[in-house]
Amino acid sequence: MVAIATLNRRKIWAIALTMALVAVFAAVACSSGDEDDPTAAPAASAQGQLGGDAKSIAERRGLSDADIEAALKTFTPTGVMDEYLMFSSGGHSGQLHVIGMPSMRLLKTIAVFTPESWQGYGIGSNESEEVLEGGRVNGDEVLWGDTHHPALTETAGEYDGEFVFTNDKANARVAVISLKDFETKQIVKNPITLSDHGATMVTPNSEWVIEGGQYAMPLSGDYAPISDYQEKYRGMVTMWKFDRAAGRIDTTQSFAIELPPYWQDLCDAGKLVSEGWFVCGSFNTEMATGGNQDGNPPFEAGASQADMDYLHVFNIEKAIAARDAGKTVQIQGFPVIPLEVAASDGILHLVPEPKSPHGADVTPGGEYIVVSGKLDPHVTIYSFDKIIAAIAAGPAETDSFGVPVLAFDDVVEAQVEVGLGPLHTQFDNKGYAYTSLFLDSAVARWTLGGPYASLNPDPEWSLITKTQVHYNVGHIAAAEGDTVSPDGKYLVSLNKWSLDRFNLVGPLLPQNFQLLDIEGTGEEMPVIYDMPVGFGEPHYAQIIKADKIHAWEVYPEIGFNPLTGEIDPSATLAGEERVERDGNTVHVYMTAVRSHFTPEHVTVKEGDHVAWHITNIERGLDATHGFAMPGKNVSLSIEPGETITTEFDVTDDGVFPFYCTEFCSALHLEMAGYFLVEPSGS
Ligand code: K7E
Ligand code: CUA
Repeated sequence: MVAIATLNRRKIWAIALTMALVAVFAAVACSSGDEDDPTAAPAASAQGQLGGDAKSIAERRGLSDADIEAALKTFTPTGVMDEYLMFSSGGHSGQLHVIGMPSMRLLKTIAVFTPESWQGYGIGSNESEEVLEGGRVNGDEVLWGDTHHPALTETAGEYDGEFVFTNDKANARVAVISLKDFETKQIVKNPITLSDHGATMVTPNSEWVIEGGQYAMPLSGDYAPISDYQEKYRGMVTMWKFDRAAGRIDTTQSFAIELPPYWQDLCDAGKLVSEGWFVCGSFNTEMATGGNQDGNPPFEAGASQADMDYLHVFNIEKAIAARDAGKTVQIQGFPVIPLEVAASDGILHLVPEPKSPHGADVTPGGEYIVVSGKLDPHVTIYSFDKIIAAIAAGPAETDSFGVPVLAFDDVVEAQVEVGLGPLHTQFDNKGYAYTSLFLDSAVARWTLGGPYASLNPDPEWSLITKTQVHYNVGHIAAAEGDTVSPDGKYLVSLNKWSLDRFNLVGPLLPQNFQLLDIEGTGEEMPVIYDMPVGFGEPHYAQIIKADKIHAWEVYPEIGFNPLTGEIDPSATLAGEERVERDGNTVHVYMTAVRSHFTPEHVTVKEGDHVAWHITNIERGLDATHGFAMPGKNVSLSIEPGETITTEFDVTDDGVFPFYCTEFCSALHLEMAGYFLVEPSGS
C-alpha cells in the first residue's frame, strides 16, 4: 500500500508540475517523469522550480493523493473560462442557476418565476411584469415557482445553445429563456391542471415542449368530491408548440391529451430511431385517494400496492392528426384530445413498469427506454423496436379506461440490478449508463447492450461499479448526457441532503452538488468536487459545451427592447432626453451613462401617472446601470444598449432621490437625481 501511495503521489505531482512548467520548460517537462523508476525524482527537482512548497502545503492541509488529483482536475485559474455550463433548476427559488464546470463556480441566477431585484425582474419594469403576467393562476399573481426540469433547445438531438425551458411544478407553468441575454421571455400557464412534473422535455428539434402533469384533478377546474376520483379526476400531458423564430411558445398551436387519473411522472422524448414518440412514467395507477384522517391508508401506502405501474407511450404524429381532424374538446378554452380518442387512435399505449417508477430515460440512439422503480432494485430496459412490434401485433389487454396495455415480457430487453432506490439515468460515450440510487446514496455505472456493447470491454447489461455520494441523490446530469451524443466527461450528482459535508448554517442545510469524473472506465469514477447549494432544492440540470452558447456581450443596438427584440419606441439617444406631459401622464425619456442620468431633475404633480423610459447608451462590456426609486418598489437593471420602462402612479407629494444601484464607476455615488412631486394644488 505504501509503495502504491508513493507512486501515485509521484505521478500526481509529475502531472501538476508538468502543467505548471510546460511554458518554461517545454523541452524537459515530460521526459524525466518515468513513473516506473523509483529512483526518478522529477517532482522533487521540478518542485524547486515552482518557487513554492506545494508538497508541504498539501501535507499541512492533510490532502490525500485523491484530493490533490481532484484539485488539479477542477481548479480553474483566474481568467480561465469553464469548458461546460450547467443549467440547474433552482427548485423553490423559482429560478435557474448557471454553473461553470469543472470549476463549479456559480455564474448567474436567472430569474424565471420569482421576482429578483438584481436583474430588476418583476420589480417595476414593464417588460418583466408582462412576462410574469403570463403566469397568473386563475387571475391571481403567483410570485414563486418550483422549477424542476430545465430543457435546452435541441437541433437533431444535440443541444444548440439557443433557448432553455423550465417548468413550475407548483402551478403547472412553463417558461422560455433566451440564451442571447439569459432572460426569461415568456411564461405560459397550463389552463387545465395545477401541477406538472414531466416538464420540460423537448423533441429532438424542439418543435414541441412536453409538459406532463402530476396530481390528477378535474381538468375543468370545477369541484368534484374525492369519492368521484375515477370518474371525474384526470391526468394530462400538454404539447406546447415552440416557434423558434419568434422565440416563444405558440399557445394557439398547442394542445393537451387527457389521461387516466394515474399520477403521471417524468417524460422523455424519443430520438433517432424513436423520434416521433415520447414516454411518461406514472405511479398511483392504483388510483389511491388517501384519506388517513378517516383511517384510510395514506397515499404513500395506497399508491404503492401494485407490482406494476404504467409507462405511457405516445405517438406524436397520431396526436397531431387527431388534433387536426378536430377530435378535440375545449376545456377551459384549451383543445384537449379526449382519453377515448387517445386510446382508439393509437396515440396512447401503456406498458407495465415495476413498482413506483420515477425516471424514464431514452438512450442516445433512441433504441431503449430505461425506467427505474423507486421500490425495485433494478433498472428495466425496454426495447423501442419491441414496443413498435407489440403495438403492431395489437395488444390483447386494456386498462379500465380502455387504453391498450402491452405485455411486459413482449417489450422488455433487459433488467439490471443496480441497488436501492434507483431514480434517474444518464449516458456517456463509452456504452455506460449511470443511475442515481437515492436509498444507497450512490451513483451506479452499468453497461448497455445491443449497439453499445462494443464500446467498452465489460459484459453487456451488467453493473460495473458504484460511487458513494453525500447524500440521497435525486437526479444526475452528465455532460450532454441526455443527447444523441453524450460527451462522457463529467457527471454531477444532485444530492438532496448534505449532513456532515459543510459548516453548519442552522437547521436548514444546503443541498450538495458533487462532481464526478466519469472519463475513465471500469471502476474509476471518483468524486472530485463538492458545491453547496443554498438556494432551493435543485432537481434536474443539463450540461452543455460552453462554446455552443453565443450570448450577447451588449444589446445589439442602443434602444433595444429585450422582450420585443426590436428598438423600443421610447428609446432615447444622447441629446434626445426630455420630459413630456400627455394629460396627467408624464413621460420621462432618460439616458444613463457613466456617471449620470439625464435629466437629473424630474418634476411632476401629485396625482400624475409617470411612464419612465431609461436607455443605457453605453457600448462597453459590463457597463450596467441600475435604477432605484425609493418607496415605489422599483429596481431596474439596464444593460448596455437596453431601454426599460417603469410606470407608477404618483400618490404623494415630496422629494424622492433616485440613484444608480450598480457600482459603475468611481463617481457612481454621484449617479443620482431628484424626483420632485409638487402638491396637487400648487
Ligand atoms: Cu426531483 Cu425530476 Cu422533479 Cu426526480 S424529480 S429527484
Ligand atoms: Cu451607474 Cu452606478
